[in-house]
Amino acid sequence: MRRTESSPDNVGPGDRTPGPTLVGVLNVTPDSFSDGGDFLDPGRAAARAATMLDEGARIIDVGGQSTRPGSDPVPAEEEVGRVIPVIRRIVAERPDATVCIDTYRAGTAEAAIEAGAAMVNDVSALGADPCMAGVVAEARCPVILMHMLGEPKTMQRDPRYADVVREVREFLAERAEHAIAAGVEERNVILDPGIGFGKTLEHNLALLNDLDAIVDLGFPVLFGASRKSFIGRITGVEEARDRISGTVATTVLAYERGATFFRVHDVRANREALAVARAVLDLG
Ligand code: HH2
Repeated sequence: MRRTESSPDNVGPGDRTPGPTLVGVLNVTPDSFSDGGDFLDPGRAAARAATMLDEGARIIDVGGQSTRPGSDPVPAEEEVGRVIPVIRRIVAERPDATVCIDTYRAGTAEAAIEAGAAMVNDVSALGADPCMAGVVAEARCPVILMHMLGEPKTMQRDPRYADVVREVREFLAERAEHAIAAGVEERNVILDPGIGFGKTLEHNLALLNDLDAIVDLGFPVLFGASRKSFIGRITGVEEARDRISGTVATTVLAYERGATFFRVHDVRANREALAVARAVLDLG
């Protein structure tokens, strides 16, 4: 198994196994599936970011629009109005943080970068807005390219694949090529199978089990299963914010298969699990 690292490790004592990087989720929305409405106030959002950084997150992923199944897009001005004050505040208060903007709109990404964001998380893998690749190339910043089947409103209605792992892998390989052809530096590309985005429980499990197939493309891989509904289906835990143990299980399995970025809400639990996993993997 190949593990591609794009940033220094921040978890665990060893130095043989490349260290994982924790990406703390900060949704500045009224309706995100697990933390909707909690962080609309910029002061509360910045305090949450500080807590996640203190718990071991290196990156804070700020989103101003939910992409949960069934969600409708919000107007761009509203998205910008939610995220910019929060980004400014985090950047001012915590220069140690890397702020990532979770958006598929080039205008939002541009405004966020202007406000201090240094990374872009695009759930459409540069497919939704033709200007996004140019914005990322110009900023020379890392970009997360995520796989999604369809769009949030309808993606969970009846997702079908002949071979989910092969199709997600081929899509991500093509998107990485597209990004690089548009001027994004190869070292700035991060791939993400898009857990829960147009996927059944079985699709999510197959993608986790065969994550090596995506790691083998040679780019760092981000895994984002935190609190998602398939974990609730397996464990019976209905309340999203209580799905910490199930999330941690996916984090450890994904790390073992070569993922290096973990997008999580519950930073401390995931960091501790990763530190133990890394200590074992360091034994070789
Ligand atoms: N998952 C969500 C949102 N953005 N980005 C990437 N790259 N990978 C993911 O798996 C991913 C993502 C959904 O989770 P959340 O942000 O907690 O919820 P919501 O979309 O309802 O705001």
